[in-house]
Amino acid sequence: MGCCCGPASRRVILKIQGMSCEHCKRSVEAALKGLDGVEKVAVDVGGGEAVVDYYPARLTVEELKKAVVEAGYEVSSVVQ
Ligand SMILES: [Cu+2]
Repeated sequence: MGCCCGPASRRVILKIQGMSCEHCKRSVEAALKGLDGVEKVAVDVGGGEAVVDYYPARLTVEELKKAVVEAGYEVSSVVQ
């Protein structure tokens, strides 16, 4: 949704390796949600991915990937 006067958010799916439990899910979620410009995060441990709605005007996909890597996981690919 978002505000009618603001820039639109964009959705990407990060394919993440190394997640195995609820703790992993929370770590990745917290890492992504902590970034300025991230609107919404949904992590699927079983599917090994995170669906992220973010504002391209405020941060890049590279920064999303970096946050996941810094949390201790690997991003194998990004679906835009
Ligand atoms: Cu875990």
